Amino acid sequence: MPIITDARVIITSPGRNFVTLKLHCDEGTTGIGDATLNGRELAVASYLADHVVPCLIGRDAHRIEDIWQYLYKGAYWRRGPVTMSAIAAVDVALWDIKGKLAGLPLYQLLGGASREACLVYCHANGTTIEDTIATALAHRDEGYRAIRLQCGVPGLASTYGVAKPGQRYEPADAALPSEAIWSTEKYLRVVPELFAAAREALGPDIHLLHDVHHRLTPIEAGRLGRDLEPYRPFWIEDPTPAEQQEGFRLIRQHTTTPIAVGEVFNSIWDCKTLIEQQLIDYVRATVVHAGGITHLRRIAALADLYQVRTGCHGATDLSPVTMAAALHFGLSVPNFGVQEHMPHTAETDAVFPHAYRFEDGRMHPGNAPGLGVDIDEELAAGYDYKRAYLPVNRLEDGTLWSW
Ligand code: CS2
Ligand code: MG
Repeated sequence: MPIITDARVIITSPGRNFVTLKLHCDEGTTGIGDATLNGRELAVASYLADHVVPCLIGRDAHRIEDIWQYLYKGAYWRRGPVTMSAIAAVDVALWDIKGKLAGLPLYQLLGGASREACLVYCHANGTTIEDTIATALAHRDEGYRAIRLQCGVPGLASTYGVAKPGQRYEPADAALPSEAIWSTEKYLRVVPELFAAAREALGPDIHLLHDVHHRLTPIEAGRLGRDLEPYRPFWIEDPTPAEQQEGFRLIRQHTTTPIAVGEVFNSIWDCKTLIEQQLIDYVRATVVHAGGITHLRRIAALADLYQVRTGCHGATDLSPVTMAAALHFGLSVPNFGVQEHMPHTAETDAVFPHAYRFEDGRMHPGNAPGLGVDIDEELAAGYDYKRAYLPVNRLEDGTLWSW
């Protein structure tokens, strides 16, 4: 049996910060897991290096479930994004090792392929509706069949999801949190206009998505969902903060627009009510923040009972290690919905060489044993960590609001 002999936490910053756990076994096999928590990276790095790694050395790497239970129940202090991202990194690294030892791509260990490839959605954004539509048309021409639309809000200097002119979108943008100003009234006026223009320009067959990013109250979200119904959105995402899961019942009373929630969830308990009461249509919990493959399978299995599908988070602050794991998971899980795809930069892809590929609107993880992704430690060592925070949002009167 493969015994874990070493575990290294690798912090690298090729344009943005990533934390990666690399496990070494006595017979030479290694496995990697993503541990990146945007804006709080060092908390997870320390949780792993100072508290988890000492407990891993000498353990049988094949015992994935037992190690998961040991790290979850053994911590006493359960759940939370830091804990569950650390557990996820160990879990994914162990699945990587198991696949390599079996000589099989991870999806084969999860039950094999349930589809030919994973439908993915990309991001189209712009400071104006026209710019956003132009970007969406370009992405359609690249082969994407699902496109998320985010545009600037007239009267607001900036808004979520819209890159600064000529730059890639990267929300973690300063050594201390930058502050943005928000106006729900101004926002609710522009989104229906954006979707009307997009449906007109892109036609009926492209899936159109939108991320509200936790900023509305339930009744405001109901109103937005209803206003968008004529344009048949694939989903509206994070319409309202999801701590109060029952609150989504109010949204459901006002709109049939599908709802996706969960990128900030880190365990099944965050979404159990939402799923069991069918208050959402897609669950966005992801491999890196929801306890890895082992726990995400449980969330997907519960969701399947209620016809809720997966729609895993896949922003650029989740490393290519998570992208690979998510595609193996998405290829196999029966109730797959869609996978978010924000292509990483070339310098990030060089640090994390990988087998996954995009073709004709879909992605496949490839057939390399394990995850099919690695970390070039020499390249990684050349990118020093640079503290970067996600922005903070305030209303126009200064009230602190969800970003
Ligand atoms: C967004 C993310 O991709 C999404 O749906 O919500 O860009 C999110 O803002 C970042 O991952 C936060 O780090
Ligand atoms: Mg989101």
